[in-house]
Amino acid sequence: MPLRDPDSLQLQQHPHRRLNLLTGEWVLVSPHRTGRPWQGQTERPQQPAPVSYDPACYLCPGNPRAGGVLNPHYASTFVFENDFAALQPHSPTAAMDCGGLLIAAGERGSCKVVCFSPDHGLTLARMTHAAIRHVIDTWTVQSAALGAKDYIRSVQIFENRGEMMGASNPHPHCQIWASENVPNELAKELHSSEEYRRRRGVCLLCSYLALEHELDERVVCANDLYTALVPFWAVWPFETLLVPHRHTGAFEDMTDAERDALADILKRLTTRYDNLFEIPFPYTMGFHQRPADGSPYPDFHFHAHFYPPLLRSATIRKFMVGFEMLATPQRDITAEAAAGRLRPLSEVHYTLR
Ligand code: H2U
Ligand code: ZN
Repeated sequence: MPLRDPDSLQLQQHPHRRLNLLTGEWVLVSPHRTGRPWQGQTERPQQPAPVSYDPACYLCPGNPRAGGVLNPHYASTFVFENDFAALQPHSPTAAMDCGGLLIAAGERGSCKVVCFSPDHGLTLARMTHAAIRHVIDTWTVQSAALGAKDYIRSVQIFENRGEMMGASNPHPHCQIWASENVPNELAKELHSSEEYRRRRGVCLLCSYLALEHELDERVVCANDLYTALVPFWAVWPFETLLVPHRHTGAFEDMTDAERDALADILKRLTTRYDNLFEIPFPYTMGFHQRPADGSPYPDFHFHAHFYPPLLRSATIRKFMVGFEMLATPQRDITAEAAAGRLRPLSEVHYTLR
């Protein structure tokens, strides 16, 4: 049985650091600071997009995109090649190494945009279970197709939601970037998962999930096949981790029931987020799946991260500056307190009450 709040260290009172098992990096937790005053920047609260069609939106059905291409009159999800793709399939692959000091390499890839719905005004939280399930099926098909390309090693699906997170448009959508090399965050997680298995003989996230269910301090919501929790090592105030109960490596491995369970947990978690401050909650979310180079990666356990920037209200965001940029990320509200705020929230969206 692990030590919980031993006498010498009260996790809800004393400054301490916690280890992120997935990245191998530390986070500094300063629970005694939660009462400090704030006279800095506040953000404008965002309101739900009021219309289900916006003639100026480049993602709405039938509208022109920036390059002039017309979107089809789509009825559920719609996938297109990003018109301003950061990665391209046919770019040069040559590498450069100037005395071990200037090192670069060509990187090929492919970038897509996925519209979740033709309805401009929706968010994941307000979509039906069936519509979210359809988005999951689209992610699965796209992951498999991109992963099958010989120059692709990793498929990263992510959603930037809200102006505060840099989303260019409120129309519900996400991006998929498929790259020739394994990106930094996934590389750290792969290394940690392999090391954990090597040292302890078991899967890191299978073990972690079992412990979180036993302690029941950081779980936000769960169904039979998926759990959403605030990880012990969370950096962002209301950060969450979504973990399938079965040891699964990628979208392609998921059963029908697991895709339904993922739709359920996504809707329940994003509804809680919106209900927290009664706004469309901003976040960056995304899925980490095993690399798509054909190797099995048996130690890697599929999961999703939600990184919301808000701190104390709809208008106060956390800035990753100062000590965080130069030293170590830091948080005030503990992961346990954040889970305690999210867990009791209603699963009925505030706009429907
Ligand atoms: P974000 O909201 O996460 O920025 O995603 C929108 C993406 O849509 C962005 O990557 C692309 C941008 O390049 N886009 C197009 O592909 N076509 C357009 O007409 C506008 C935006
Ligand atoms: Zn739109």
